[in-house]
Amino acid sequence: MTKARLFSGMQPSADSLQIGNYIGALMQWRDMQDAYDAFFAVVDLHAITVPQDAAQLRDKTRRTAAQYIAAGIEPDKSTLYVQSQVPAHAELAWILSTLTGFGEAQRMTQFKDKSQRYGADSSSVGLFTYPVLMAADILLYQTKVVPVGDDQKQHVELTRTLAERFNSRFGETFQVPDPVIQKETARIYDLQAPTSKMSKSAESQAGVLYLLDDINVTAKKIMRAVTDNDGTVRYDREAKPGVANLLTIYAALTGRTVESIEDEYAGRGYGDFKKGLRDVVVAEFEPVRARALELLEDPAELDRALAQNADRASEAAEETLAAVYERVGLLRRG
Ligand code: AQP
Repeated sequence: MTKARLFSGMQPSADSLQIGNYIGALMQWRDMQDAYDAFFAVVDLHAITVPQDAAQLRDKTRRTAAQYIAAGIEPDKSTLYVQSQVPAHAELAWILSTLTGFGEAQRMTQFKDKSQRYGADSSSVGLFTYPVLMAADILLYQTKVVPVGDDQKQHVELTRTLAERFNSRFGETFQVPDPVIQKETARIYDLQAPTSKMSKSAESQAGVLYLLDDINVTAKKIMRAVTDNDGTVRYDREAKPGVANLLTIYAALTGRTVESIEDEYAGRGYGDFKKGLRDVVVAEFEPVRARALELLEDPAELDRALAQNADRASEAAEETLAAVYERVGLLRRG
Protein backbone atom coordinates (compact mmCIF):
# COMPACT_ATOMS: atom_id res chain seq x y z
CA MET A 1 0.00 0.00 0.00
CA THR A 2 1.34 3.46 -0.78
CA LYS A 3 1.78 5.74 2.19
CA ALA A 4 -0.29 8.90 2.54
CA ARG A 5 1.56 12.15 1.89
CA LEU A 6 2.47 14.54 4.68
CA PHE A 7 3.79 18.10 4.30
CA SER A 8 5.14 20.54 6.87
CA GLY A 9 7.78 23.25 7.05
CA MET A 10 9.49 25.94 9.08
CA GLN A 11 10.81 29.34 8.18
CA PRO A 12 14.59 29.92 8.34
CA SER A 13 13.93 33.08 10.35
CA ALA A 14 16.64 32.68 13.02
CA ASP A 15 20.13 31.26 13.55
CA SER A 16 18.63 28.50 15.67
CA LEU A 17 15.31 26.80 16.20
CA GLN A 18 13.79 26.99 19.67
CA ILE A 19 12.33 24.37 21.97
CA GLY A 20 8.76 25.17 20.82
CA ASN A 21 9.72 24.28 17.24
CA TYR A 22 11.32 21.11 18.59
CA ILE A 23 8.41 19.94 20.75
CA GLY A 24 5.60 21.37 18.60
CA ALA A 25 6.95 20.25 15.24
CA LEU A 26 10.23 18.30 14.97
CA MET A 27 9.41 15.60 17.55
CA GLN A 28 6.11 14.88 15.79
CA TRP A 29 7.68 14.93 12.35
CA ARG A 30 10.27 12.41 13.53
CA ASP A 31 7.51 10.16 14.88
CA MET A 32 5.41 10.43 11.72
CA GLN A 33 8.08 9.96 9.07
CA ASP A 34 7.79 6.15 9.03
CA ALA A 35 4.04 6.01 8.58
CA TYR A 36 3.85 8.73 5.90
CA ASP A 37 5.51 9.73 2.67
CA ALA A 38 6.72 12.92 4.30
CA PHE A 39 7.90 16.21 2.75
CA PHE A 40 9.63 18.65 5.11
CA ALA A 41 10.62 22.00 3.63
CA VAL A 42 12.72 24.87 4.86
CA VAL A 43 10.35 27.56 3.64
CA ASP A 44 12.72 30.35 2.63
CA LEU A 45 10.18 31.96 0.26
CA HIS A 46 7.93 32.46 3.27
CA ALA A 47 10.80 33.92 5.29
CA ILE A 48 11.37 36.73 2.75
CA THR A 49 7.84 38.07 3.32
CA VAL A 50 9.62 40.14 5.99
CA PRO A 51 13.03 41.75 5.26
CA GLN A 52 16.07 39.43 5.42
CA ASP A 53 19.79 39.93 4.90
CA ALA A 54 20.88 37.80 1.89
CA ALA A 55 24.00 36.18 3.38
CA GLN A 56 22.26 35.57 6.70
CA LEU A 57 19.23 34.03 5.01
CA ARG A 58 21.44 31.48 3.22
CA ASP A 59 23.16 30.67 6.51
CA LYS A 60 19.87 30.36 8.41
CA THR A 61 18.50 28.10 5.68
CA ARG A 62 21.42 25.68 6.06
CA ARG A 63 21.20 25.87 9.84
CA THR A 64 17.49 25.05 9.81
CA ALA A 65 18.04 22.07 7.51
CA ALA A 66 20.92 20.83 9.69
CA GLN A 67 18.68 20.99 12.76
CA TYR A 68 15.94 18.99 11.01
CA ILE A 69 18.48 16.25 10.32
CA ALA A 70 20.09 16.46 13.77
CA ALA A 71 16.66 16.11 15.37
CA GLY A 72 16.11 12.85 13.51
CA ILE A 73 14.53 13.70 10.16
CA GLU A 74 16.27 11.32 7.78
CA PRO A 75 16.90 12.68 4.27
CA ASP A 76 16.92 9.13 2.87
CA LYS A 77 13.50 8.44 4.30
CA SER A 78 11.73 11.81 4.18
CA THR A 79 12.05 14.45 1.49
CA LEU A 80 13.87 17.27 3.26
CA TYR A 81 14.48 20.24 0.98
CA VAL A 82 14.61 24.00 0.50
CA GLN A 83 11.38 25.46 -0.85
CA SER A 84 12.96 27.91 -3.34
CA GLN A 85 14.85 25.03 -5.00
CA VAL A 86 11.50 23.72 -6.26
CA PRO A 87 10.09 26.51 -8.48
CA ALA A 88 6.69 24.79 -8.69
CA HIS A 89 5.83 26.28 -5.27
CA ALA A 90 5.90 29.84 -6.60
CA GLU A 91 4.22 28.82 -9.86
CA LEU A 92 1.27 27.13 -8.19
CA ALA A 93 0.97 29.99 -5.70
CA TRP A 94 0.34 32.37 -8.61
CA ILE A 95 -2.45 30.20 -10.01
CA LEU A 96 -4.04 29.83 -6.56
CA SER A 97 -3.84 33.58 -5.95
CA THR A 98 -6.13 34.06 -8.94
CA LEU A 99 -8.71 31.91 -7.16
CA THR A 100 -8.40 33.62 -3.77
CA GLY A 101 -10.83 36.38 -2.87
CA PHE A 102 -9.32 39.61 -1.60
CA GLY A 103 -11.67 39.61 1.39
CA GLU A 104 -10.88 35.97 2.05
CA ALA A 105 -7.15 36.78 2.30
CA GLN A 106 -7.89 39.83 4.43
CA ARG A 107 -9.54 37.66 7.06
CA MET A 108 -6.33 35.77 7.85
CA THR A 109 -5.42 36.64 11.44
CA GLN A 110 -1.68 36.02 11.04
CA PHE A 111 -1.53 38.79 8.43
CA LYS A 112 -3.48 41.11 10.71
CA ASP A 113 -1.07 40.39 13.60
CA LYS A 114 2.13 40.63 11.57
CA SER A 115 1.08 43.72 9.59
CA GLN A 116 0.26 45.41 12.89
CA ARG A 117 3.70 44.48 14.17
CA TYR A 118 5.53 45.83 11.09
CA GLY A 119 3.08 48.64 10.25
CA ALA A 120 0.69 48.66 7.27
CA ASP A 121 3.09 50.64 5.06
CA SER A 122 6.02 48.31 5.53
CA SER A 123 3.94 45.14 5.12
CA SER A 124 4.48 43.58 1.70
CA VAL A 125 1.96 42.04 -0.67
CA GLY A 126 3.99 38.85 -0.14
CA LEU A 127 3.10 38.90 3.55
CA PHE A 128 -0.54 39.30 2.54
CA THR A 129 -0.43 36.31 0.16
CA TYR A 130 1.66 34.16 2.55
CA PRO A 131 -1.29 31.76 3.12
CA VAL A 132 -1.69 31.25 -0.65
CA LEU A 133 1.95 30.17 -0.93
CA MET A 134 1.36 27.85 2.01
CA ALA A 135 -1.65 26.39 0.19
CA ALA A 136 0.58 25.78 -2.84
CA ASP A 137 3.20 24.05 -0.64
CA ILE A 138 0.58 21.65 0.63
CA LEU A 139 -1.45 21.02 -2.53
CA LEU A 140 1.56 20.43 -4.82
CA TYR A 141 2.26 17.10 -3.12
CA GLN A 142 -1.33 15.81 -2.97
CA THR A 143 -0.89 16.04 0.79
CA LYS A 144 -3.30 14.22 3.04
CA VAL A 145 -1.91 15.27 6.42
CA VAL A 146 -0.53 18.63 7.58
CA PRO A 147 0.82 18.65 11.16
CA VAL A 148 0.72 22.28 12.36
CA GLY A 149 0.26 24.34 15.48
CA ASP A 150 -3.23 25.68 16.19
CA ASP A 151 -2.06 29.13 14.99
CA GLN A 152 -1.86 27.68 11.46
CA LYS A 153 -5.32 26.10 11.46
CA GLN A 154 -6.91 28.99 9.58
CA HIS A 155 -4.34 28.68 6.78
CA VAL A 156 -5.01 24.97 6.37
CA GLU A 157 -8.75 25.77 6.23
CA LEU A 158 -8.04 28.22 3.40
CA THR A 159 -5.98 25.53 1.67
CA ARG A 160 -8.94 23.15 1.84
CA THR A 161 -11.26 25.83 0.45
CA LEU A 162 -8.91 26.57 -2.46
CA ALA A 163 -8.50 22.86 -3.26
CA GLU A 164 -12.27 22.35 -3.30
CA ARG A 165 -12.80 25.49 -5.38
CA PHE A 166 -10.22 24.43 -7.96
CA ASN A 167 -11.58 20.88 -8.10
CA SER A 168 -15.14 22.04 -8.66
CA ARG A 169 -14.18 24.66 -11.24
CA PHE A 170 -11.60 22.71 -13.24
CA GLY A 171 -12.16 19.06 -12.32
CA GLU A 172 -10.77 16.78 -9.59
CA THR A 173 -7.08 17.72 -9.27
CA PHE A 174 -6.12 18.19 -5.65
CA GLN A 175 -6.32 15.99 -2.60
CA VAL A 176 -8.16 18.01 0.10
CA PRO A 177 -5.81 17.92 3.13
CA ASP A 178 -6.61 17.50 6.82
CA PRO A 179 -4.81 19.51 9.48
CA VAL A 180 -3.39 17.55 12.40
CA ILE A 181 -3.51 20.10 15.18
CA GLN A 182 -1.39 19.52 18.25
CA LYS A 183 -2.93 19.55 21.66
CA GLU A 184 -2.94 22.88 23.51
CA THR A 185 -0.42 21.38 25.93
CA ALA A 186 2.14 21.16 23.12
CA ARG A 187 2.31 24.96 22.92
CA ILE A 188 5.43 26.33 24.57
CA TYR A 189 5.61 29.84 26.03
CA ASP A 190 8.45 32.28 26.54
CA LEU A 191 10.33 31.54 29.81
CA GLN A 192 10.39 35.24 30.74
CA ALA A 193 6.87 36.06 29.50
CA PRO A 194 4.93 32.80 29.95
CA THR A 195 1.71 34.12 28.43
CA SER A 196 3.39 34.79 25.04
CA LYS A 197 4.24 31.99 22.60
CA MET A 198 7.96 31.24 22.46
CA SER A 199 9.31 32.42 19.07
CA LYS A 200 12.69 31.93 17.43
CA SER A 201 12.71 35.54 16.17
CA ALA A 202 11.62 37.05 19.51
CA GLU A 203 13.05 40.48 20.32
CA SER A 204 14.51 39.33 23.63
CA GLN A 205 16.39 36.02 23.71
CA ALA A 206 16.31 35.71 27.53
CA GLY A 207 13.18 33.54 27.58
CA VAL A 208 13.89 31.49 24.44
CA LEU A 209 15.60 28.08 24.63
CA TYR A 210 17.54 27.77 21.37
CA LEU A 211 18.64 24.33 20.19
CA LEU A 212 22.05 25.67 19.17
CA ASP A 213 22.72 27.77 22.28
CA ASP A 214 25.73 26.80 24.37
CA ILE A 215 24.47 24.24 26.90
CA ASN A 216 25.49 26.50 29.83
CA VAL A 217 23.37 29.32 28.42
CA THR A 218 20.39 26.96 28.14
CA ALA A 219 20.90 25.82 31.74
CA LYS A 220 21.03 29.43 32.99
CA LYS A 221 17.88 30.40 31.09
CA ILE A 222 16.00 27.53 32.75
CA MET A 223 17.24 28.40 36.24
CA ARG A 224 16.13 32.03 35.67
CA ALA A 225 12.69 31.16 34.25
CA VAL A 226 9.82 33.20 35.68
CA THR A 227 7.70 31.29 38.24
CA ASP A 228 5.48 32.64 41.07
CA ASN A 229 5.40 33.02 44.87
CA ASP A 230 3.19 30.02 45.54
CA GLY A 231 6.09 27.56 45.72
CA THR A 232 4.22 24.40 44.67
CA VAL A 233 4.92 22.53 41.44
CA ARG A 234 1.40 22.33 40.09
CA TYR A 235 -0.10 22.72 36.60
CA ASP A 236 -2.41 25.74 36.44
CA ARG A 237 -2.16 27.55 33.12
CA GLU A 238 -4.21 30.55 34.32
CA ALA A 239 -2.83 31.14 37.80
CA LYS A 240 0.69 29.71 37.35
CA PRO A 241 1.64 30.14 33.67
CA GLY A 242 5.40 29.98 34.30
CA VAL A 243 5.33 26.71 36.24
CA ALA A 244 2.71 25.23 33.89
CA ASN A 245 4.99 25.97 30.93
CA LEU A 246 7.99 24.32 32.59
CA LEU A 247 5.83 21.27 33.39
CA THR A 248 4.70 21.10 29.74
CA ILE A 249 8.32 21.07 28.56
CA TYR A 250 9.30 18.46 31.17
CA ALA A 251 6.40 16.17 30.22
CA ALA A 252 6.88 16.57 26.46
CA LEU A 253 10.59 15.72 26.55
CA THR A 254 10.31 12.77 28.93
CA GLY A 255 7.01 11.32 27.71
CA ARG A 256 5.81 11.39 31.32
CA THR A 257 2.47 12.70 32.55
CA VAL A 258 2.30 16.10 34.21
CA GLU A 259 0.80 14.43 37.32
CA SER A 260 3.78 12.11 37.81
CA ILE A 261 6.14 15.10 37.64
CA GLU A 262 3.98 17.07 40.10
CA ASP A 263 4.14 14.05 42.46
CA GLU A 264 7.90 13.75 42.14
CA TYR A 265 8.42 17.39 43.14
CA ALA A 266 5.67 17.60 45.79
CA GLY A 267 6.98 19.38 48.88
CA ARG A 268 10.21 20.40 47.11
CA GLY A 269 10.97 23.94 45.92
CA TYR A 270 11.19 25.42 42.44
CA GLY A 271 15.00 25.23 42.61
CA ASP A 272 14.95 21.42 42.62
CA PHE A 273 12.29 21.31 39.95
CA LYS A 274 14.26 23.64 37.68
CA LYS A 275 17.43 21.60 38.20
CA GLY A 276 15.50 18.48 37.19
CA LEU A 277 14.19 20.20 34.08
CA ARG A 278 17.64 21.59 33.28
CA ASP A 279 19.08 18.06 33.24
CA VAL A 280 16.26 16.82 31.00
CA VAL A 281 16.65 19.65 28.47
CA VAL A 282 20.45 19.48 28.44
CA ALA A 283 20.37 15.69 27.87
CA GLU A 284 17.91 16.17 24.98
CA PHE A 285 19.66 19.15 23.36
CA GLU A 286 23.31 18.11 23.69
CA PRO A 287 23.38 15.41 20.99
CA VAL A 288 21.12 17.38 18.65
CA ARG A 289 23.28 20.48 18.97
CA ALA A 290 26.51 18.49 18.46
CA ARG A 291 25.16 16.74 15.36
CA ALA A 292 23.84 19.99 13.84
CA LEU A 293 27.17 21.75 14.34
CA GLU A 294 28.98 18.77 12.83
CA LEU A 295 26.74 18.89 9.74
CA LEU A 296 27.35 22.62 9.40
CA GLU A 297 31.10 22.04 9.26
CA ASP A 298 30.62 20.53 5.80
CA PRO A 299 28.16 22.84 4.02
CA ALA A 300 28.97 21.36 0.58
CA GLU A 301 27.84 17.91 1.71
CA LEU A 302 24.70 19.36 3.29
CA ASP A 303 23.93 21.29 0.08
CA ARG A 304 24.36 18.08 -1.93
CA ALA A 305 21.86 16.20 0.25
CA LEU A 306 19.40 19.08 -0.02
CA ALA A 307 19.77 19.24 -3.81
CA GLN A 308 19.09 15.52 -4.12
CA ASN A 309 15.98 15.88 -2.02
CA ALA A 310 14.87 18.92 -4.03
CA ASP A 311 15.07 16.76 -7.18
CA ARG A 312 12.78 14.23 -5.53
CA ALA A 313 10.36 16.96 -4.45
CA SER A 314 10.40 18.55 -7.94
CA GLU A 315 9.44 15.29 -9.55
CA ALA A 316 6.33 14.97 -7.36
CA ALA A 317 5.50 18.68 -7.65
CA GLU A 318 5.82 18.84 -11.44
CA GLU A 319 3.25 16.09 -11.83
CA THR A 320 0.62 18.17 -10.02
CA LEU A 321 1.66 21.41 -11.69
CA ALA A 322 1.37 19.89 -15.18
CA ALA A 323 -2.19 18.76 -14.41
CA VAL A 324 -3.03 22.23 -13.09
CA TYR A 325 -1.67 24.04 -16.17
CA GLU A 326 -3.56 21.66 -18.42
CA ARG A 327 -6.88 22.16 -16.60
CA VAL A 328 -6.52 25.93 -16.38
CA GLY A 329 -5.86 26.10 -20.14
CA LEU A 330 -2.29 27.40 -20.28
CA LEU A 331 -0.78 26.59 -23.67
CA ARG A 332 2.20 24.30 -23.10
CA ARG A 333 5.38 24.61 -25.11
CA GLY A 334 5.15 22.25 -28.10
N1 AQP B 1 6.06 28.09 21.02
C1 AQP B 1 5.72 27.07 20.25
N2 AQP B 1 5.11 25.99 20.79
C2 AQP B 1 4.77 24.94 20.01
N3 AQP B 1 5.00 24.88 18.68
C3 AQP B 1 5.59 25.94 18.11
N4 AQP B 1 5.95 26.21 16.83
C4 AQP B 1 6.54 27.42 16.79
N5 AQP B 1 6.58 27.96 18.02
C5 AQP B 1 6.00 27.08 18.85
C6 AQP B 1 5.76 25.29 15.70
O1 AQP B 1 7.00 25.25 14.98
C7 AQP B 1 6.77 25.29 13.58
C8 AQP B 1 7.54 26.50 13.06
O2 AQP B 1 6.88 27.25 12.15
P1 AQP B 1 7.46 28.57 11.49
O3 AQP B 1 8.94 28.56 11.47
O4 AQP B 1 6.79 28.69 10.17
O5 AQP B 1 7.06 29.79 12.35
P2 AQP B 1 6.33 30.06 13.68
O6 AQP B 1 5.24 29.14 13.98
O7 AQP B 1 6.00 31.52 13.63
O8 AQP B 1 7.54 29.78 14.68
P3 AQP B 1 8.37 30.81 15.48
O9 AQP B 1 9.46 30.09 16.19
O10 AQP B 1 7.47 31.67 16.30
O11 AQP B 1 9.03 31.64 14.32
P4 AQP B 1 9.04 33.19 13.98
O12 AQP B 1 9.70 33.82 15.18
O13 AQP B 1 9.87 33.27 12.76
O14 AQP B 1 7.63 33.64 13.76
C9 AQP B 1 5.25 25.31 13.39
O15 AQP B 1 4.78 23.98 13.19
C10 AQP B 1 4.74 25.85 14.71
O16 AQP B 1 3.43 25.43 15.02
